[in-house]
Amino acid sequence: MARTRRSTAALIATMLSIVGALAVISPASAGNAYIGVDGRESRCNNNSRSCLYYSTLSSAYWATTGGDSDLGNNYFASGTGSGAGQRVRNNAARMSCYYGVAQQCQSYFSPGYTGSMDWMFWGQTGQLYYTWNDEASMKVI
Ligand SMILES: [Ca+2]
Repeated sequence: MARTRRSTAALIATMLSIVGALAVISPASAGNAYIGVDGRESRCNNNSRSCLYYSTLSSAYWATTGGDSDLGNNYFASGTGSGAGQRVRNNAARMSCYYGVAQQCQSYFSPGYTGSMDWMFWGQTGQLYYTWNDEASMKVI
């Protein structure tokens, strides 16, 4: 009995130290990734639009001129390819930034332009990194 109690105490102590270590190594820190590659996607490279894409650059897109603080009520445009009609939030794989209008396009993990962020300059496209299928807002500045 005493032996069992002692090993139970040792087990609890070990578990507490593991929990403590995890708390130290996993704070909620926001990441920031530059994902831009020079190039334009022809469907969005006009009308001052920057876009998020469901998967590839030929899949369905959602276009914006200034961004949106909450992508939960936005949908990939109908008739634009695979993923059309799907909700944009947590569903985009790529982004493009219109040449000559925006300075920078940014995709954020959380609504209101907060949390981890992927960004690119105008005239670029890129695959989302921190916010791949995890984006909640997009800003064009
Ligand atoms: Ca919205």
